[in-house]
Amino acid sequence: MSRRPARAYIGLGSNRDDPTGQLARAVEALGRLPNTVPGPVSAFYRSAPVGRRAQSPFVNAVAALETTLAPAALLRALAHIEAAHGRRRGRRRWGPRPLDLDLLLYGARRIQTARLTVPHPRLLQRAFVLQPLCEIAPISRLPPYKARLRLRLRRLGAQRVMPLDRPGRPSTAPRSGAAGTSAPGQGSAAA
Ligand code: ROI
Repeated sequence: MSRRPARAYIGLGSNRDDPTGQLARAVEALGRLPNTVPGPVSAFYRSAPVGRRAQSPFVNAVAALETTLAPAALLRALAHIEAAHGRRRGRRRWGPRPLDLDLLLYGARRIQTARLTVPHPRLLQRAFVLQPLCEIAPISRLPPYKARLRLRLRRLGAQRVMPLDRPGRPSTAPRSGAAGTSAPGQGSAAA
């Protein structure tokens, strides 16, 4: 079946076994998905764990894809990449993990099945998702939330999210914007 490409946004997170390397390899794997053209990737951000606090800090990012994979097929492909990175499902909920890939948005679609809810149900509560998402997503590509995302991000100021400088990649982290989401002098959202 041929379908029009959708712009999907994928949240990446890791706090085990070389998190930065995990994310770098996951970005490459996303770029090799069938029927998919890779789009922009945010900076990598270091963030304190949300939820279960007694664990190592996370590295998070968001990647955009143009894909004709259906949402369920994309979800399966993400699970496949997670498994290749040593992720085992069914372990402690919200515990440490080598790689977490979340389908955050799939075009403007709202999807509710037993396995998948899109937009991601906790998208608006997590600065570690909103900050990189706002960095790469033009507001016009963000139905149904649009500008509210940046407003939300500002309200999540207590969740600290700091851009990492990665070797071989110019820091793309924005340098001004939503106060309180990052350390003074460091980048934050809302360009
Ligand atoms: N906290 C942060 N900062 N980043 C994550 O990717 C992340 N993922 C999770 C939980 C444990 C909820 N907390 C997180 O699954």
